[in-house]
Amino acid sequence: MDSNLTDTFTQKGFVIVPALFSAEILEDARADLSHLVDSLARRLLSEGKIEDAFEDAPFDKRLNLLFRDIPEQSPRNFRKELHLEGLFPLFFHPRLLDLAEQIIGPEIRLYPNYTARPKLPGNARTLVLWHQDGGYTGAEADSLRMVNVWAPLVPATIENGCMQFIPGSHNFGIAQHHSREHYLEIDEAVLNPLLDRAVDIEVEPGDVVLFHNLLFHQGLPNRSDTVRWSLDWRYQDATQDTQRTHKGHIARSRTKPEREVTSREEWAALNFQ
Ligand SMILES: O=C(O)CCC(=O)C(=O)O
Repeated sequence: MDSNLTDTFTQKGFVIVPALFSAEILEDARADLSHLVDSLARRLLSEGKIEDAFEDAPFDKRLNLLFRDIPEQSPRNFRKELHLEGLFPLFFHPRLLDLAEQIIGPEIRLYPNYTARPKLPGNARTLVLWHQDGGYTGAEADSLRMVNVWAPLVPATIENGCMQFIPGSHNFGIAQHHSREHYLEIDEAVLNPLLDRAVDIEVEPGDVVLFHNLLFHQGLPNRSDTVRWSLDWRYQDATQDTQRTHKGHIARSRTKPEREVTSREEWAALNFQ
């Protein structure tokens, strides 16, 4: 079964693993992110930027309501804030690490690029353009042994801005990227001839998408009236350097298991590094 998954990953550059996270794991993650949003609401109130903290609004609506009059100040993502107990069971999920181990080997680092993305309706600040993750890393990115993970916390649909992938594009090497206002974008001469191959990655909370560091991907615009919340993170072969100033955290080590992050409490006491 898992060798089918890893074969698909190798051939297409991505694979969807259905129903990997339990409802309880997802609920804990959403609860911790709701606390983050609550702190943000209190700050906006105390700074006089909003008059209503929308305390009773649901998870998939509140952030949008908070920033409806100040969309240019909305958060694009959360990173350093993610050392939260409720996120440990996702980032360090044993079955996910088993799959990562089949792809990148037994020494696994949680790469220092873990993100929660609230994609707000009609807000260009959270609209991620066609890119390869390796495009952000630079010329040496194709030497990194990595597997990228994307997990929705609400249903991800074409309407609310699910991801799109170009299957097989992980084999094309690193493409030229251009800086746009918020994100990088693959050069149109490379991208345009491939766009009719793009596939929509509509997935449910609990499903996990694994994809290659060089896969061409983007997020569609959010045309709904709710927030498309998702998490994305990456595992890297920990015997390699991160090619970043930050060094990440050890998720699995067969040679030095004492280096692994092993509990919610330990994760929450660590910092983004
Ligand atoms: O969530 C999105 O819309 C884009 C995420 C992304 O580009 C990534 O995980 O690398």
